[in-house]
Amino acid sequence: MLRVKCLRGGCRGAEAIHLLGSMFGRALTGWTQKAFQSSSSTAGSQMQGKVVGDHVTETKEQDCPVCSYNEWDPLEEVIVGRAENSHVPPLTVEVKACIYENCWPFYQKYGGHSFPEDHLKKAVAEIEELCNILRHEGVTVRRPELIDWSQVYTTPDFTSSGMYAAMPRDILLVVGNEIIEAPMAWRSRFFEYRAYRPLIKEYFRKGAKWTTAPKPTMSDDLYDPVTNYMGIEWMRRHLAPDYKVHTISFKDPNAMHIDGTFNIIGPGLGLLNPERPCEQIDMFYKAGWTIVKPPTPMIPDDHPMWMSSKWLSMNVLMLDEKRVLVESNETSIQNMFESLGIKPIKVSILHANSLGGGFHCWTTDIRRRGTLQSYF
Ligand code: ABU
Repeated sequence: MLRVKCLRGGCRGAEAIHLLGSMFGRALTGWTQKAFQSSSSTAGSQMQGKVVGDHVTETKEQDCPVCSYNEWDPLEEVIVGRAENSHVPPLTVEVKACIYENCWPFYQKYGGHSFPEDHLKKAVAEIEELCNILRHEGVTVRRPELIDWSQVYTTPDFTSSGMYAAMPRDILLVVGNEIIEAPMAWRSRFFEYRAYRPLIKEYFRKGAKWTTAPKPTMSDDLYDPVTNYMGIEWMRRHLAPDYKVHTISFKDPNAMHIDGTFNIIGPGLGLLNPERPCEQIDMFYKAGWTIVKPPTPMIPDDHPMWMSSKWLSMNVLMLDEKRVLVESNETSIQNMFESLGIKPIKVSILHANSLGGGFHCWTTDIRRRGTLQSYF
């Protein structure tokens, strides 16, 4: 498989396979379809256009500011999300699909309003520290725009307030030199792309390819509790013939994203949530992969997790094959990484976790130094 980039199937946003938001949801059976892509061949160096004023010049694939083929090659540039101004989405049908029922009262109380301010301040400070640590490790950090997410908007199909630009992994997917903007499954995230447009335009001007995947209208009649496959099919056709999209399914009754379920951290090395078995796991074993089941998360039971399970402990970001960003308080998984010969870089983002993401969700890889390979 070549791209061992997992496309985030689920309900929260691009989440769905990083595309076609409302196309994916939860399977009635509790088995959630997820997809990832792999290359069917090793691509040769390609030329990309670069816009300088009115002129288009050509740049080599590896010179493009946007370039990533997997999630473990040395990380050179990353977008880190923002907690500032984050608002709680109204408790609508698509939100209920993936939020644990014990959190619904929180949404009933705060929906359409800011997340609790004290909590947000701590999350903002944690993410600033995360950015400092990434810079210290030699990574260029870029940030989305500050936006007022309280604004209520109306389209011909729905009315909503906004949410945040905290999780760039949900909305932006880099495949080689292409940056794909995914639509969100939640109405509160319909206009989230606006926070990233200045950055995306800058990358485009410097030679990156820029694609916006089709946005669903998000009308009431589009919502269906059963996973559908249109997003996977869009991605399959869009990336063919260089990439092959594989569909895999997991037992997960509140499915949102794949990275708290299955996270590929090295060539032929994956983390699989022991509570969410994978129907197609033999595919990986047959290809000689090592699949590791991480230890139970250590996050305290009374810590608010408004938008995810505790399995954000495995929602890690690889800086390269031998360095990983891990939550400081999660000593069990740190030990696991050390036993795999991977050095944990410890950072605490517990308050930021409450907004629904770990290090993997809070970031999008823009540039990793590496080439396209096949792993199956
Ligand atoms: N992207 C976060 C999903 C975490 C979870 O599976 O709960």
